[in-house]
Amino acid sequence: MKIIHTADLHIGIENYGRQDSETMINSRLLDFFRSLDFIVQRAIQEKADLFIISGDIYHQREPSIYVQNEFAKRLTRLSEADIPVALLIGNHDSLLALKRISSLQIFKELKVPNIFVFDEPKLITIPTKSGDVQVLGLPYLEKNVLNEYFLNYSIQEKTKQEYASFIFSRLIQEFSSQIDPKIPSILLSHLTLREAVYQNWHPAMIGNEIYVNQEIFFKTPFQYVALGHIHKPQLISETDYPVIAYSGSIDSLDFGEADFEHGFYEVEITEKKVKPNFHKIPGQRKLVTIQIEAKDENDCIQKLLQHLGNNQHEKDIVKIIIESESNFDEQKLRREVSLYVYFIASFKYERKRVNKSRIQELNNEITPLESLKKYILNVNDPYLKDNETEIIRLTESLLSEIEAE
Ligand SMILES: [Mn+2]
Repeated sequence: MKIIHTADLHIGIENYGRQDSETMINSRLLDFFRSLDFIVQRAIQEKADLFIISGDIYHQREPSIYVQNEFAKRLTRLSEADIPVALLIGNHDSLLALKRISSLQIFKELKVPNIFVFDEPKLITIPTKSGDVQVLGLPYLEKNVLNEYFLNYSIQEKTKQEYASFIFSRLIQEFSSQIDPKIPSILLSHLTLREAVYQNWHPAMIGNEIYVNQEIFFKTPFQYVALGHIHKPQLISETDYPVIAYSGSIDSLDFGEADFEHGFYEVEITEKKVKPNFHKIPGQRKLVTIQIEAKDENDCIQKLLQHLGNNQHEKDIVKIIIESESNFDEQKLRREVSLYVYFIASFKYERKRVNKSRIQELNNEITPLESLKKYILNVNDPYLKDNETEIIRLTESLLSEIEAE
């Protein structure tokens, strides 16, 4: 059985895009659809048995009609190729509580063949070309939803972070008892694993983030755990049973995602083995940071052209950082750069400060008291000079107090 695992499509994001004057469509939106098309094409070519999207399908909770339409076209393409699609609700798709309607509800209401929406924890047996597969979907659980579960289980003494893993474990256990071990089974979820690598983005930055331990998946009947939420693709566990992976975002949402490749997992599941293969999506627009130091405006233009010449960044989104001691005409430089790149994400001009002459004798080899005396001697401060004796006396008593401790 061959499964395509993808997540975090964030369709609808318009960062660093150009607006087409005729269609009024943002070009970055098209970049993301192009990436999705590559995966859909691959699934059809490879005659995949199942296509998984582990959450964050749309970037906005209420995506535009255009975005919804275009996404629906891709689903139809898969459905017509006889590839069932499992759609999981992510934090970008949900409307805070499980009972409320999400942007994916429509696919459920229309009962589109081959489309399965996991908008609440549930187990669905999906028929495929290679036989049935049992799919458990655990959508993103927001803290208030977890609180509701918590009330039902009444475990007051546990901290919030601890009971998150507990609740997921309970959910997985409950569904595990319904799993037929003779049929392949996979689990989809949208969450933050403590064991994941976050690159630039750290979940701790988001106060409300819930962490879950990978142990919740151990000793369960599932062969593959297809995760979404962390945008850096990674295999969390390939030797332990089950295989656990984040497929990552399908394109760079911002510069923090520019340093790693984007793609998807193609997973082969046989009776004995699970083989996850990561595939990169080729030809994506690059996000490039160009940093230069320049003496003056001419020097600056010359150095910029060294980076931008030969049309090497004409398709790229660039961030320019210029450091210099002199002043430039920023608008002029911006105009110059814009001729050579696809989009200027940011243009930062940092005025380099001229270093003040340092007091030569100050270093780590002299005692703090000597440093202080030399500092008072060198620095031109009448207050320090007038009160030197008193300052030294106070420092001496402070230092002896520190030593005594
Ligand atoms: Mn996401």
